[in-house]
Amino acid sequence: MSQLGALIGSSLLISQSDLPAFSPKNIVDLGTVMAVGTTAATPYDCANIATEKERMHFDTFEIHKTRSPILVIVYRMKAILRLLALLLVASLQADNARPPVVSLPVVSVVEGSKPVRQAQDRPNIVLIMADDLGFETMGSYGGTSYNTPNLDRLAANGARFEHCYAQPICTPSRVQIMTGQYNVRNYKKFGLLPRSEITFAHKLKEQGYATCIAGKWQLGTQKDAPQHFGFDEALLWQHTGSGRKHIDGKRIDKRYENPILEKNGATFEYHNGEFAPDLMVDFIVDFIERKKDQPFLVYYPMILTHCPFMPTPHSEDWNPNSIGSPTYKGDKRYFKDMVEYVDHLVGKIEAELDRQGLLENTYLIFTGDNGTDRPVVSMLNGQPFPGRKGSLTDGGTHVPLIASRPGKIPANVHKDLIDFSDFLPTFCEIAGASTEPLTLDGRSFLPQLHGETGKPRDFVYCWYNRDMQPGTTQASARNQRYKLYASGAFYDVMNDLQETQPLADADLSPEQRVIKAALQAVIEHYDQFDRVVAPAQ
Ligand SMILES: [Ca+2]
Repeated sequence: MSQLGALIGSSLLISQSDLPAFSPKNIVDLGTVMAVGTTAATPYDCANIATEKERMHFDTFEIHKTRSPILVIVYRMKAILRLLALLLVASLQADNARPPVVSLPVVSVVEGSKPVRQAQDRPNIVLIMADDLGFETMGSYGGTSYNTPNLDRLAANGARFEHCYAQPICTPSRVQIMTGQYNVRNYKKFGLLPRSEITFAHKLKEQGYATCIAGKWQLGTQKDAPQHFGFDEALLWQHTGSGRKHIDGKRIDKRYENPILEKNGATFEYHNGEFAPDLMVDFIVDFIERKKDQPFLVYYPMILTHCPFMPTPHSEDWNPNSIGSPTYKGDKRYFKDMVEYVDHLVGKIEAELDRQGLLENTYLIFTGDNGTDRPVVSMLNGQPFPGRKGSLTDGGTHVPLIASRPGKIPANVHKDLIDFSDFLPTFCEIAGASTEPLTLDGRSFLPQLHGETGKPRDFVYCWYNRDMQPGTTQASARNQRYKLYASGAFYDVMNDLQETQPLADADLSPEQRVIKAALQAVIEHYDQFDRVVAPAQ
């Protein structure tokens, strides 16, 4: 039996790297080899096995050659031992061949970079960014016009940031959140992310993350644009096309009911009552299902709640035969249904993460790309709050930021300032990615998510010029309470949310003067990067 013990011992020395190549047949071959008693070398390869098989034939030849009854018994005993050893080794190898038992780390190769390890502790990231949805719409922020139970629950159990600021409209916010830079450095024009830019998807992909994007693109019409910017898979509205169609002489918006979407650059028209936001979430759920065994990034820049304001499948007026909206704005009375559908979809994604056992290893983050659109007025803490998309006021830039990771993000309401340049460095810290040699304006808020002090920023800067036209640049710098515009207007926004009463220099307290001077220094610092030359006044 000592020989058998030696055989078992030797079997454990076999390189794990050989395991994936084993079939039941070559496991038997391996057992046969070891049963012969040649325990010498590991790992084995086909050449070794062939050699040992030849030795087996030699043994058999020896039995017939000797014809001694005692030797025959000895050789038959040896054969029985071989068989027992073979069965035991085969059993061990079958157990070892199961993927979870393979203890060596899985190594994957990302094209153009070094091989990276896929560690189980590299958390997933799901970033959901609603379109045109200000902070005042959320129950957790004091909004009372809409029911948002899923987001309110995530906020109550996780992190809710009271001071998160986006850019005033879509493309500027998308460029900033994806690149970690203020628009003053790298915004070029509406509907475009310059191809030279590095995004958070690039950085996470380098770390071995599977990446996908679903929702609105509007960042370049090249067919490969999503992949170029780091996303493996994409289901998008307004990618290579406009997402609109001329039907019976009218230009119909095809972003919601029976939409026109593009999957990895291929166009699909839907005609069976589909609602694009549902298709997006189905795509995301499928992606999570397929990628659950490796780190992943899901970026979901929602189509909702941008106009046209239209019924959702939960609306009484839902019409599955609708061809889309013939108007840009739609009917604002449906905005409520759309906000509540956002909440429904967030709950659906959370439920999928839960179903897959991924909630505790996933940062689920929700925000909005800019303030609510202008026809909409919501109730906030008992006061009407008008959406002011396109302006630098709170109505145009103050957005929700809610983050959840059960067991890792404690329930907390944060007062720290956050802006859209902070997401890329935060994601890099989550993934263990270096931010060198990128030029960044943001800083990671991961410590705050974890209940630590971190390095809170002192100001939020905004530079906005939609069409890069000289003379139309707007810029501001703010802290939680005060806001200074490049024009010189200075507001106590905490007490003057609609910015109707600029503070006169003569009335400023010493403390206010210090704050204004500091904010002025921020604006002047970033002036050096301004590529739009204003005409002489
Ligand atoms: Ca938007």
